[in-house]
Amino acid sequence: MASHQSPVTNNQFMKKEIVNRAADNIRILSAAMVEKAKSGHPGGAMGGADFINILFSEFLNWDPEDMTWRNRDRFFLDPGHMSPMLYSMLTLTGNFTLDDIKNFRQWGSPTPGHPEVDVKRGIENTSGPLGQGHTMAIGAAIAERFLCARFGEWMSHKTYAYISDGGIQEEISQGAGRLSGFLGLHNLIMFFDSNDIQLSTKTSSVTAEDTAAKYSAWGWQVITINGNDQDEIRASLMKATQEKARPTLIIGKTVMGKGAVDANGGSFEGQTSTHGMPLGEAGASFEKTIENLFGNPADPFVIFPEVAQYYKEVLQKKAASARVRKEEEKKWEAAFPELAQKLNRYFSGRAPVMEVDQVVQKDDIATRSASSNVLSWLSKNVENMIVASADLSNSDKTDGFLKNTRAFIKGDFNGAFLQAGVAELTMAAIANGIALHGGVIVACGTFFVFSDYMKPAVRLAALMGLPVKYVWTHDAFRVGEDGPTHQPVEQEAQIRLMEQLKNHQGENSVLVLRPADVHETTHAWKLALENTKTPTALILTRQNVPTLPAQPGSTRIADAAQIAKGAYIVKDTANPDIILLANGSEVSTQLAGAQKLEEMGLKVCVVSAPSEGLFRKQPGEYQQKVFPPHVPIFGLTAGLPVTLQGLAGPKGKVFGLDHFGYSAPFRVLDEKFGFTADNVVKQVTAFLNELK
Ligand SMILES: Cc1ncc(C[n+]2csc(CCOP(=O)(O)OP(=O)(O)O)c2C)c(N)n1
Repeated sequence: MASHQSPVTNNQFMKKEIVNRAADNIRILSAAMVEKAKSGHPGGAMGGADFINILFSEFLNWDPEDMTWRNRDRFFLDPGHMSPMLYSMLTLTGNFTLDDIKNFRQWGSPTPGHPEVDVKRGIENTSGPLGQGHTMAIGAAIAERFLCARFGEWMSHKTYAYISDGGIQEEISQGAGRLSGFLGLHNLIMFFDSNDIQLSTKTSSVTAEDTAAKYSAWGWQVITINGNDQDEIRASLMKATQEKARPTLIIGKTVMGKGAVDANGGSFEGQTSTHGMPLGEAGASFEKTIENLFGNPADPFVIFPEVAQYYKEVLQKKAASARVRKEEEKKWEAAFPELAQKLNRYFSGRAPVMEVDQVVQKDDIATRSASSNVLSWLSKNVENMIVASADLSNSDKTDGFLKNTRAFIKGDFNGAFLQAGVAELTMAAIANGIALHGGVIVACGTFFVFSDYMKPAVRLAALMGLPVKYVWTHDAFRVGEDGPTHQPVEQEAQIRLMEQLKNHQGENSVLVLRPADVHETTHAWKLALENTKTPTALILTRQNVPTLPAQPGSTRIADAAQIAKGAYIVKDTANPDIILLANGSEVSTQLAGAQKLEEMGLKVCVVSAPSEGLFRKQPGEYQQKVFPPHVPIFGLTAGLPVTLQGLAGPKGKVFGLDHFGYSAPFRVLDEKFGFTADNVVKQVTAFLNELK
């Protein structure tokens, strides 16, 4: 319970009082919005109020008049369920109105149950899946170091993360903690809201770890404080901001539901039930709690006049110091106009121009190697790009980028490569944070089968509309000898579902491209770069694939530009008897089958369809040109048949895998599984007979 009874004796005491009053205001608003919405999480928000209040009012640098100021400090929330705390905080700063928070969790309100990225209102990241929020902060901290290494420390800023027991327990925190300690991200300060309560139990029911020792072992500075004591919060933040070599973890021992009381006025603090339901439902008394916090239960949605005045002054100070920083920025821009132009271009988010003809490709190589050649070109021509790999750079061929740069190490961010270690989910969430920071283009690679380890972060990238590029190689059973654990089958069908799922801007939430040869791979990368609105997945082969033949009078690189339409004809014929459909390495198998079918007197068209999502966006006329109605379609896919069934249509036939792979050389698997020209002939003949 906060103390307000003592008489005001001096300025310092008044300051203390007003800070506590502001924290209580956050508690009241948080409890009130959950009570009104009849759902939400009040307890954690009430416990964290003291920290967030001091962080925002005394430490976090931003420009209230220019929320997207690129050199602002970033604040990343991990426990999205604590949204009431953040919304209440941002109501005191004028980014939300009282009406906004009265409409918490309602249709059309800017206050969804879990925060969704909205930088203009001070929400840096979408959060909710525990563990990802603080890992995104690490991405932002890396992006900041990368940019400072190139443009100077004048643009440095802090990145703050707020984590709870849930985030600490999530496995992703292992990768996040290891990497930030390893990289010495001193610009990263994380507050651990350690209230010993989680959703269904006390933390003591599931863990006995020494969290401080764990983070220390990773190379963090760890400070443990009473997280509800403003002096200790202030002192720890002061120490953290002065640290020059290590990230800082402030373990704040906080009280769940701080200030909550029951109907008799007895303490209702530290109760698991207040984690996830309105106070009234949890067993506390909402009215008595608001009274206990010196609010008015009949009208809890109020910013106390003295708190309003205090935050007015806070905002004036923020704006004034941002003005000073911006003066310095202007001086830098005047002194280095070319660099300034470059920096502006980076932060504009505009796609760099990729000249496909400049990329040196070799025919008949694996599409992962073709991707490597593109990455090599990018490393020399796109200076604001970071590429990461989860310890597979020499296999996923992101080393095409790495060979012209070097990996980040502690104190040196002049390179542009992140060796994430074996931590795919961490890598993907870091990539999201890099993208959220702005100014940097980011790609990350691993084996396609391990995209499963990345999905939760890919999903958030898709929801947030972040232009992260995924380099997923070893795309099918043709991985071969490594066997079924390493041979993706169902993964393509899974990721293509995201082409059907629209983000809140109405875009296909992920662009998925599985190129058929080296030239399609070059164009796929061009599309990936130009796609600044959603993530792009590049699905690439391990094994060599033949370069498809160019159309008469054309070049293959020119023909391959048609992948921008999602599907296009790679072998045409008038009045075809059958259309053979595939993407990736199966296109050349279909072409080989087509040749045999033609020798048998059939007229055959072959279509390469690297992205159904893109194809569905083309005019109906084009779609009918590629797939004229009434011409039967035979699809071949190394994935599940459903991967191509949408394009093949209900009357089409798709030959794919309906089982896991097996360990054997890929040529043997081709024969065993029927991925040969001869089997194409057999399947098509049977299919056409069925149609007779
Ligand atoms: C990945 C993930 N798993 C599960 C949940 C559901 N969930 C929401 S909050 C929570 C535990 C919360 O405990 P803590 O992080 O300590 O928050 P507090 O109780 O302090 O509010 C869980 C399991 C989630 N949001 N994300």
